[in-house]
Amino acid sequence: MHPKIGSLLSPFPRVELVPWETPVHYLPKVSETVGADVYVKREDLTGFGIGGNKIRKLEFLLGDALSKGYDTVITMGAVHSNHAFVTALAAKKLGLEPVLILRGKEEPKGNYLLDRLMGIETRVFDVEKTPDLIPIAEEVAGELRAEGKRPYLIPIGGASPVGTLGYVRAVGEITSQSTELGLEFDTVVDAVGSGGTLAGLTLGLGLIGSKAKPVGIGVGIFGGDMEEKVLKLAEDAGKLLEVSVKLERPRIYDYSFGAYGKIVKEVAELIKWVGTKEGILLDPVYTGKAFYGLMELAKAGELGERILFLHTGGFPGLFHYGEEMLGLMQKP
Ligand code: 5PA
Repeated sequence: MHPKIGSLLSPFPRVELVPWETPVHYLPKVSETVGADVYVKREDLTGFGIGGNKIRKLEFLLGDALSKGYDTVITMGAVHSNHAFVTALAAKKLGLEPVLILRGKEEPKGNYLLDRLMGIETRVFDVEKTPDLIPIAEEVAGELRAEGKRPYLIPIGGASPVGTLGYVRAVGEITSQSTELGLEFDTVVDAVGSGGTLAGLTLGLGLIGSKAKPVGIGVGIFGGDMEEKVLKLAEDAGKLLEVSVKLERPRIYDYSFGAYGKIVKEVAELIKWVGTKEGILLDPVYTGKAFYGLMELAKAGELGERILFLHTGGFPGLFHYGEEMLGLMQKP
């Protein structure tokens, strides 16, 4: 852990959900194909539930909830949401009662199947009729308060200043690992959904004056000026830490292929290629699209000589959209 980051984070309550440092390793076939050195940090192996980036945000979010005496947790997402499932699972483990507000079809697949298997309370709404889940979550919070409960509301993807601290902490880990490996990365690349992970990277790398630049690959959850939103979130998290640091706007490239959650043949084919060449499983909603972007950008020389990809998890997406992927891959 980088000492500056360690001491800035020490006043914030954190529950330990990641029991180890996630490994960093080289991807030889990918590197040979793109003409740059590509490493992966295995955030898919964060060690709680299905793993993934959300676990790091939850360490701080649920630490905050517990320290303030909340007893219920509400969060939101699509039915395939990795964030929603692991939030609920971690809440249960810690004795907090979770309620998930989800959008989409109630099919027993992927994360929604896991929600059901773990007995998690879900309320599922139609995508067309419910463009915004936030008012529903607030209504549910009101109902729970009327029953005498104390609900803690977590935004989509855990993208709040407190959740962002999880990836500031991860930068501390990345820094000590790069020193041990004798590597200096030019870029650290991740999939951008709610933007919390990239915001944490932006703040963490900025705080220690790292040479490595954060780069996001947008998968299309929010439209609009995502770079500005991520910068604002990083700055708000900086205010929590009471630091004044001039942060650069992170670069975000759009590889949503038209829409969030749209399953496309190119990405399905790439997932198969990376799986069979490197033994790494990506998913069709987040990491597959991000890796597609990484390979194109690296080939074009946009990411520098030494690239670190954060594998942010999400493999249940393969079991949610697998049939659709197979169908696309069988088409000529
Ligand atoms: C998600 C997000 P951020 O939300 O921090 O930008 O992370 C993007 C991301 N990889 C990257 C995986 C596997 C993810 O699940 N998932 C969301 C979810 O509801 O699961 C927040 C959208």
